[in-house]
Amino acid sequence: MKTSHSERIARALDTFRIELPSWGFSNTGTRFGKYLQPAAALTIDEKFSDARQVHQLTGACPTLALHVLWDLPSGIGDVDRIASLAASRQVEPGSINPNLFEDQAYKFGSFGNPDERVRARALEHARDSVAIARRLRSRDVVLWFADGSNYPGTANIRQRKRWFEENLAVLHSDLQGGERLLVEYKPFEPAFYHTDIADWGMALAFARAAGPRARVLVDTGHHYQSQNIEQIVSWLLSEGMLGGFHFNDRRYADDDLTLGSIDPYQVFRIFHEILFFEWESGRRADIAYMIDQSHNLKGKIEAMIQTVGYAQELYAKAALVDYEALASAQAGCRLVEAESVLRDAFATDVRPIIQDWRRTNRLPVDPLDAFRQSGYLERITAERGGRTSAASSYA
Ligand code: AFD
Ligand code: MN
Ligand code: MN
Repeated sequence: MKTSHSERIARALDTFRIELPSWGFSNTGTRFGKYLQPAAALTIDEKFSDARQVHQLTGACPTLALHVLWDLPSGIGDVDRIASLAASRQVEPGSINPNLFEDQAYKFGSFGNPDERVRARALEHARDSVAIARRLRSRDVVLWFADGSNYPGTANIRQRKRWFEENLAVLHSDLQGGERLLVEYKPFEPAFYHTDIADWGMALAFARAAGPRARVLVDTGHHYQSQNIEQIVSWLLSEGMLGGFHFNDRRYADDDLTLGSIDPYQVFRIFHEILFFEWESGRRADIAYMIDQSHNLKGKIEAMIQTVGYAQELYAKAALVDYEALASAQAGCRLVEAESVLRDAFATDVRPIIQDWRRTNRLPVDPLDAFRQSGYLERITAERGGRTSAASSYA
């Protein structure tokens, strides 16, 4: 007997978790400047507090990704304070993100820098990040590198690849138990001629070379416009090398727009490939779903609640795909029928069922409205609003 839409969506949402980024709650901007928001978080405690709001209203965000230096300026020395803040705010520390791109020393790269002292310094920072993750009981260290070059002929690409392999192997040897390195790729920005980890193939090769606890992280904004991201996801699933996602959306490049705001069908197809893999393989894919957005114009907390709501909606739609019908139509090359199986699921208005799921789980039926009614924004605006804009947005 087929399970009802309500049952399928409840089963999907009961286990769907998506991590919030600490940098999504603080003032950030573009290279053309930033518009400061009086309610934006300046301290890590405020970031945990704001993340707690999103988790309480959506039920899907128990962890907060942390950026070393921005959230842990003293590195391992901040761990005890972070751990107690997390406990008091009832939000767990999530993935640990080293900062291998801001210091002046990294002008010509971090792991790929021709100066071995800089490569050693970058490795030490990354090893500290693994130690921080262990102390905070975080499973994942997410490695994103800005490394690359801006002009042809200025970098030995193969030599830089070797330097990356050396450091990644040493870093991987520090890992214990279930700890993982998630290697993130990005085709360009801030480097505009070559980026050392530019695509999923390079990330896969580096992860494989590093060792069995390394995986690939797919940031949905880090692809050329025409790339078929769900095909990359399907390949990485098949290779057992998909570690997780940084979700956002884009119109042109790495725009960090709200997940699903430009191309919701693409996010649906990504979720579908994962759930289709789980149906076929009979096991859960061990994937870290994370948001990587930092809104310059939208209200920080509203934007995160909206993002999580979109993610739950698209994941719920993907959970409605009739896999038996799809597999049969694919096997028989009944193309329109196969495509219609996906389109029917995507076209289903899952919002009433999600509202029922929220009622059942004692969550607000409309989390955005509940946030607006809560007075939290007014309260933190009053508390935070008077501070100088000079205060670091990375505190
Ligand atoms: C920027 C980078 C990358 C990284 C994130 C957090 O493009 O996505 O994961 O910052 O450090 O968005
Ligand atoms: Mn990212
Ligand atoms: Mn990015």
